[in-house]
Amino acid sequence: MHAWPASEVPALPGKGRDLRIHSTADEGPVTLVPGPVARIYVCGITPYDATHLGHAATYNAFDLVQRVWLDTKRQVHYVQNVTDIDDPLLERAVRDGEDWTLLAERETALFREDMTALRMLPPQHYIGAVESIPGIVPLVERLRDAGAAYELDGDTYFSVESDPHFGEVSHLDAETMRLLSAERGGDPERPGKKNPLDPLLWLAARDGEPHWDGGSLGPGRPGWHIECVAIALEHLGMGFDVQGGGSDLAFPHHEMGASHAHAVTGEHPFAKAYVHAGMVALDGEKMSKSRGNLVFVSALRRDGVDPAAIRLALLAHHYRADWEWTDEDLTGAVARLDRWRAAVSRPDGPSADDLLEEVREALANDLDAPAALAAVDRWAERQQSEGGTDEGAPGLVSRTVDALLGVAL
Ligand code: 5CA
Ligand code: ZN
Repeated sequence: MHAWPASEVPALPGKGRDLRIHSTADEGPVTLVPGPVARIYVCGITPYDATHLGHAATYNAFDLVQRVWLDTKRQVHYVQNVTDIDDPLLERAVRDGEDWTLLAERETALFREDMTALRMLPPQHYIGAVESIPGIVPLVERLRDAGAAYELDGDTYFSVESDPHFGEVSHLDAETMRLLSAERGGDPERPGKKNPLDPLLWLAARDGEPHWDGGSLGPGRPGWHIECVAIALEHLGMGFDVQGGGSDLAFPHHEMGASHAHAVTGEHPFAKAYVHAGMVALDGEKMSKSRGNLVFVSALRRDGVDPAAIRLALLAHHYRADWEWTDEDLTGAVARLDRWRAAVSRPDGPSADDLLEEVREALANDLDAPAALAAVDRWAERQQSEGGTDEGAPGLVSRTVDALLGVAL
């Protein structure tokens, strides 16, 4: 699939510092020191509805990761998937009497537009589940041949017990895993499984549902976790730097994905850090397509909201916090954007050398975007109250905010 156009990342003087970031698997911060090419996989959307602010907040977090790495003068190799075949997509298509492929294409196109408007850096590989099926089938066959997968009434399941590291991503107790598995696409109640948590790798063809050639697995369609593993292994390989997504993906998705990858390669770890963004809520509940309590990025854009203000509203919350979207998030962000734009539109101002270092430090410290915004606020206030004579300062502030926060002033 094609991704979306990249916005330019201005060069900054000097060099940023290495990113210290909270990893769910480590239950604390880790300092990442990637090679010359940093590798990141971020789970993409299931395209059955438009991009909401929860999605945007999560993608914003991983965009910051890349901006920090680029500022350390590394290249970034970024891979993202699109779950363009899965139960929720088929259910929505049936509900609306729509062709599931058209639904997926339309919502993916809208996602690209939203990401472009928000100046999110595009992945180098943007891969759909459907197009990755030829790579998924042999992986499942290998898992089965290695004894890590088994058949149940024609379906193929992964055996969580085949991975000695199972549980080390999310650190949950058995009861919580069972509950979350049932909530998030698993089928712990299905009789005949070796372990109730075992996830589907390959679902045999069902009447009236789309299916593909599965080689020795028979016709069917892929399970959810193996999709991301196949794409990540093909384009990044084992031991990549960051596996990213919202906190609702820690279990089962990232836990299962890591186990699939360990079992199929015999190597550990799948990713060096498992990074999870907090959940954005609306009206007291997690914003979710299934609940329908959504604020869409595209709807805000249609209402004439500047995407830079949307982005500033997201940046005002620490990425790991769970938070609730309110109208004040947007009015505050619009006011801040106005103040910053006024401050950089003057021909000179107070020196911004310290500001650049403050923003770098804030982001390197577990992506503390609110602290970065506070630093820019302080410069803008100084500009407003005292002004200054540094002719390079407004330009440096603009470039800092653009390169490190993705906001064009
Ligand atoms: N296609 C899978 C991942 S392979 C999927 O989870 N798709 S999704 O469309 O449901 O979510 C896309 C991303 O947005 C995921 O990282 C998910 O954790 C994140 N996300 C979903 N809802 C929210 C929310 N309310 N707040 C923050 N992030 C969210
Ligand atoms: Zn995924």
